[in-house]
Parts: sequence; C-alpha cells; structure tokens
Amino acid sequence: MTFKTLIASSALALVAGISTASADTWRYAFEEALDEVQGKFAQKFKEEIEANSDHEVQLFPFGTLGESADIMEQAQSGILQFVNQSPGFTGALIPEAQVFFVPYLLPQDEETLAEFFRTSKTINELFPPLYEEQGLELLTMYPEGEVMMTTTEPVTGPADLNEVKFRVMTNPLLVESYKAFGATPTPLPWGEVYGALQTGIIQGQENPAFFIESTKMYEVTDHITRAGHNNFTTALMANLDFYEGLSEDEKTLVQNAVDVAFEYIIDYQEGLTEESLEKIKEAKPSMTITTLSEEEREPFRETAESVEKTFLEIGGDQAEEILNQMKADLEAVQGN
Ligand code: 6CS
Repeated sequence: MTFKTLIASSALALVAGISTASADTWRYAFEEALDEVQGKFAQKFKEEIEANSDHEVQLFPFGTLGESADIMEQAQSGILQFVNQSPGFTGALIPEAQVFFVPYLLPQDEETLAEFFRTSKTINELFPPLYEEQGLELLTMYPEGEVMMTTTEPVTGPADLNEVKFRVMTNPLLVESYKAFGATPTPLPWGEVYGALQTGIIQGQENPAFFIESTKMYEVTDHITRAGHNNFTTALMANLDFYEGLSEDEKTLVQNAVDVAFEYIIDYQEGLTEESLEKIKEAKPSMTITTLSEEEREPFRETAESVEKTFLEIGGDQAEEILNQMKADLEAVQGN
C-alpha cells in the first residue's frame, strides 16, 4: 500500500467510526449492498458468529469504506478482519485467480457449479497459499450467478461488440477476454459504472441478473445478452495475522459460520436469476433479454483457447498448475 492510499484508507476508516470498535468486534467489508448476494452472505456469517460466541461482527457494505481496492488494502493492513472481494479486483495481487475469467470454463448448471466450489482442490488447496503470500487467509469462494452483458445496442455476436466500450472489472485477463470478444474493454471500479453508462463514456457492462436489477443498470442500457460465458465468482478472506492469532476454537467458529453461510447463499440464489429478470422486465418493459443459441455462442466460445493461452502467460508462476487442476476439479463434478 502506498503512503497516500494508507492515509486515504485510514481517513475513511476513521470517518466510518471503525477505530472505536472493541477488540471483540470483527470488522467485515464487502463489495455490495446488504440486500445483495454478498450482503446476504455477510449477514448470515454475522448471525452465526454472534449466535455462537461473544464476538460482534460489524458489517461495512459497498461505499462505506471506499471501492473494492480500498477494502482490500484495509484488510491487508489489518484495519478490517474480513473482506469479501471478487477475483475481478485481485488480478494484480493474485494473478492465478484470473483463471475465473477464462470464458466458458465454469459450468452453467447451478448444482454442478455449487458442487465444484464445495469440492475443488484448486480452491481448497492450491489457492490458500497464494492468498497467504498476500497476507490473506482464503476462507471460501462462492458463485453469485450467471454473468450477462447489458448494452445500449443489441448483441448477437462479436461483430456487435465492435467499437463498444465495455466496462469490465479491473482484471487484466477479463480485459483480454473482452478484447477477444471484439469489444473495447474499459476497466473501471464499480462506483463509476452507472455514471459512465449514463453519459455514454461506455456502452456496455457485464454482471449477474440480481446485480443488474438491484443497481438499476437497466435504466442506462437497453439489451441484456446471455452468452453463457461465465458465472460470477467471489471470495471471502480474513487478514492473515488476525486469523493466525485466533484460538483453535475461534478458527472452528469462523469456519463453521463460513460453511453455514455458503450453503445458505447457494439456497438463497435458487431462482434468483429468473426472478431478477422478471423484475427488470416489469420495471422496463422495453428491455430485451436474449439468450444466444449454441450457434450464436460459438464465436464467443472459440475465444476460450486464446484467453487460456494468455492466462498461462500472465496468470503468475502457478498458472498452469491452477488451470490443469481446475479442469480436473470440473471434470470430477461434471462426471466425465
Ligand atoms: O461489477 C462489479 O464491479 C461488481 N459486481 C458484483 C456482482 N459484485 C461486486 C462487484 O463490485
């Protein structure tokens, strides 16, 4: 962390009053609102910790402590004990986690996907040491739903993305993947996306349906395209020094709360995508929602190979091991 960002982080932390919390208060920040998926997960985690211990969990939703990059710095420096952040913003920190942006790697079937997150050796064994190197204990990763494109013009193939300035999270491989899709990727922090779409600086972005609905992305775009290219992955981490300083009982308490919150968030998301699309249709009947056919998906799918190759170049020392293990984990849950 630079001196400037340290000062900014500390100032924000003070404004939010987190310096006054007692030692028994665990501070937990996330990238969404309380009633969005990460917020629901966080509330369940808090409920479990508080029901089973004397600890209090103080929740900091998106915006209260800055952008995703800010809360990560605060967690690394120990101002926060817990942080929920998507690998979409940890590309520079843990380049291997960019594997989640190889298109068409994760299955669309939600049950298979949940089983992958539960059983994945990549997530449970290979990633934790990489997060540790960055002062973080990786507690879990979980899915947040099928990623969809929202644009101002209809999209049925890569040609329709030509010259479209498309906002992506600040992740180099995601940038490469949208380049391969034919767009002009524009990495931006979340807080700038609505305004950039409104003023026409960008003409597209991607996110799961629940987020498109809750953040009213449909107000500033006109078309939703389901290319089936990805599912949104997120990660819950703890500050490593804090975690290592916990007693064995406290570590078990944290792990149990994480497990309960994981199963809760998988159940919570059942039907959420379709419900959210219904709500969008109600709020803006002119919004088009198009599921691309297998034939229409093919040119997008064909980019996977080149993006994978780029991942091997920019995905850190363990990129190859991570990609191979990830494929083995996926095969194991897909039964082939
Ligand atoms: O696109 C983003 O930046 C945001 N999307 C989701 C679903 N969660 C948080 C993240 O910041």
